[in-house]
Amino acid sequence: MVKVTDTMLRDAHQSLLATRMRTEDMLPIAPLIDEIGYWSVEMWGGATFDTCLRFLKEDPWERISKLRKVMPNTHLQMLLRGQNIVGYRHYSDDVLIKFIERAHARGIDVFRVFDALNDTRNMEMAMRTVKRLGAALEASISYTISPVHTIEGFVKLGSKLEEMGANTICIKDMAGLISPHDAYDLVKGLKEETSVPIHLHSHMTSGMALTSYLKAIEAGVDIVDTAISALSMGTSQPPTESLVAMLRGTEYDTGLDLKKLAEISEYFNEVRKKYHDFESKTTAIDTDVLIFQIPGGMMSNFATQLKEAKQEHKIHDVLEEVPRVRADLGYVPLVTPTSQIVGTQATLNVITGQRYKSCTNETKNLVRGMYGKTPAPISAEIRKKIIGDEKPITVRPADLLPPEFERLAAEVKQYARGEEDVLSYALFPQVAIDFFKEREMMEKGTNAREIAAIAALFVAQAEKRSKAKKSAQGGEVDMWKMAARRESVNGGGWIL
Ligand SMILES: [Mn+2]
Repeated sequence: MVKVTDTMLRDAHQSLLATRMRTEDMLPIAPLIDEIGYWSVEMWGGATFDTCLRFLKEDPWERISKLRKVMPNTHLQMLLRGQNIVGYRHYSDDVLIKFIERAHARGIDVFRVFDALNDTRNMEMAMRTVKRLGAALEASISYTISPVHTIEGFVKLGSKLEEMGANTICIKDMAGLISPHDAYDLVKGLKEETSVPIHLHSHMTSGMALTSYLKAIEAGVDIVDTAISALSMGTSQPPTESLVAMLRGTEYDTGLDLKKLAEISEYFNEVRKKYHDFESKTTAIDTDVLIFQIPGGMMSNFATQLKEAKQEHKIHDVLEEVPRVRADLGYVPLVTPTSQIVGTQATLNVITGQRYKSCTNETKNLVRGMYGKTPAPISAEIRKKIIGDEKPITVRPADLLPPEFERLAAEVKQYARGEEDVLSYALFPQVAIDFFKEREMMEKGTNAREIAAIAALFVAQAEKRSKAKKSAQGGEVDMWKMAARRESVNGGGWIL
């Protein structure tokens, strides 16, 4: 029997709708999701924390409690970037520990922990904390393809993660690169060398994922990640219903009810329309990922960066520069934050016309060892070009970070109402402060009359725009902003 994790509440809308789905659109269907019998439902972590604070003006912590309440029978799962937590740098151990404690207290059952470089030192503290709390620890292998990455190497990493206490091991194929035969070999290897359940996570980006799942299932994989069909395909996961139908009547039968799944999908078909303006451009097969191994999300970043520099015509040069930079930087897997570091540096190399003439701080820090050990060593020549005679560190990067929670708590004393607010601030300082200010304003109902007037104007504008069928790329008002305003107005007693 194959078990299923559905990503509809996290990775699916992160991949397809820029992570914009609001909690209010999850709650009405959550009781039905709770009836399905999934192994887990992924609903937090990754980019959800950031977008909640930055765009949705929702408290990310409350999303856990709200879903927990209406989904008492389902394991709630989050994605945690090891020492990066859900942010973009390394955080000190005390911040990491408090974050996991709070997430668990709110209701997270399964923590999927990974590190972009597969440096287990960056996962150690997170893993230990999850274990101590008695939550389910899923440790991940960030899957990538390069001359220094082999099936044997990944299997060895799997054994190490088991030794470190993993309850399950996830093959995290974040770019959707894994081929059916590699999936078979890797799962087979892991099943032979470890004794914990193996979980496969992939994306449909290259078109191979569902087939790779089938081969992985034949090799003995225990759990796979899918997304309800309305939020599947493109850069998202393979459709849950297809997998269920595919395995029906076999020894791998998931036992999930297709009729109930159809009902959930119907619901999200409607919800998705609301987020039309955020639809990812890659909804079919991404040939760039097949040829260059560069996922769609990165591609659109390049386009924007080049456009800003008025060098759009150089996109092909950038595409060719990416694998070179990646090789120079020790063949790092391309996942947040390394994907951004490599992509931006490749763009800079092309725009300036001279490799590493100009380097971002992040590139320098990567070479300094501040993100951990790279899969292959960085050559002395490249290192010198980027950080001169500086000596890279060799210790666990977080060992160099003094405790920071108390300092942060003091800094944000004026706005923070508890540890969770301090943690939000630790991760996204400016964004969190803005959020706290707006929260206060909404609660006090300050300027409710003004807000109502603004909201009415926004509604009118949005209606006009949707009639004109124009895209909202120019920073016009968005549906979710409107919803946030509606909430605030309702809170202040103003009904539109
Ligand atoms: Mn993913």
